[in-house]
Amino acid sequence: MDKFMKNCVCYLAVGLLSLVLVVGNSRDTLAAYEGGDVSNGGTITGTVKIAGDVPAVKALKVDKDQSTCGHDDLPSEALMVSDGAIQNAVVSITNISKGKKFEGGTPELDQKGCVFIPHIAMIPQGSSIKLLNSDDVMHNLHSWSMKNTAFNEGVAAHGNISKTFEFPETVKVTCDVHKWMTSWLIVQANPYYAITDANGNYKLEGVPAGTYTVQAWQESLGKKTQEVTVTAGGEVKADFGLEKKAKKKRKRKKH
Ligand SMILES: [Cu+2]
Repeated sequence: MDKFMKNCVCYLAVGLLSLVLVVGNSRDTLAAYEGGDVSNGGTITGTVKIAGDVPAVKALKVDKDQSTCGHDDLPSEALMVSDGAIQNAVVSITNISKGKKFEGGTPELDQKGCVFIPHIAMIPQGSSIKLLNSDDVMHNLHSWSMKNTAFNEGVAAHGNISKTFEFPETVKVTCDVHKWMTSWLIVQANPYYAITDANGNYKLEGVPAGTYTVQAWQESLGKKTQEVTVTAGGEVKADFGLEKKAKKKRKRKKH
C-alpha cells in the first residue's frame, strides 16, 4: 500500500468512527419509550394521603361574565382532601423505557361554566390535546411551559384549538380572562400514570417485572418518590403521604 492509500484508509477509518459516535450519541438523547405487548404484567396500587394538617379549601371569587360563570364563589381544586385522602394526585413511573402501549384517543381539556374540565389532563409525549370552549363567552389559554412551546391565546365561544406537546413536562394552564381558572397538563413519557380518585386510590397495571421509581405529585404539596419492585403477575402496594411544606422563615442578617 503506498502512502496515499494509507492516508485514505486512515481518514476513512476516522470518518466512520466519528459517524458511529454521532449516531450513538443522538440515539441516546432521543431514547424514547418503547410500547408493545406486556405478558403477565404486575400491578402497583396504593393510596395518596395528606400527612399533617389539612388546609381549608379556598373559595375562588367569580367576578366576571357572571351570566355564564355564575355568581357564587367556586371551590378551589388546588387541594382536594377527604378523610385525609387526596384526590387528583398524579402517580406515575418515572424511569421505565419499555412496556405497554399508550391507550385512548386524543385527550381534551374543556372550559365549561368557567372551570377547566378536567382539572388535570394527561397527554402522551408527542401527542396533541384538543382545547375546547363550551361556554358562550371568550376564554383564553395561557400555558406556563418551559420545555414545550408556551402559548397564550384566546378561544372564541364554542371554539377549539389543538396543541402538540413534544417533551415530558408538568404544565400549568390558566385563563387570563378569568383569573380563578387553573388546570394542569401532564405530558407523560410512558403510559404508567394514574390520577387518584376521591378516596386517594390509584392503580398502575400491566407493569413488566422490575424495580421502578414511582412518583406521587400534587400541585399544592409537591412530589415524593419511592422504589417499587414489581413481580410478574403480582400486585405490590405503594402508599404515599404528602405534606404541606412549612413556609421558610427569613433569617435576619446579623450585622
Ligand atoms: Cu376563562
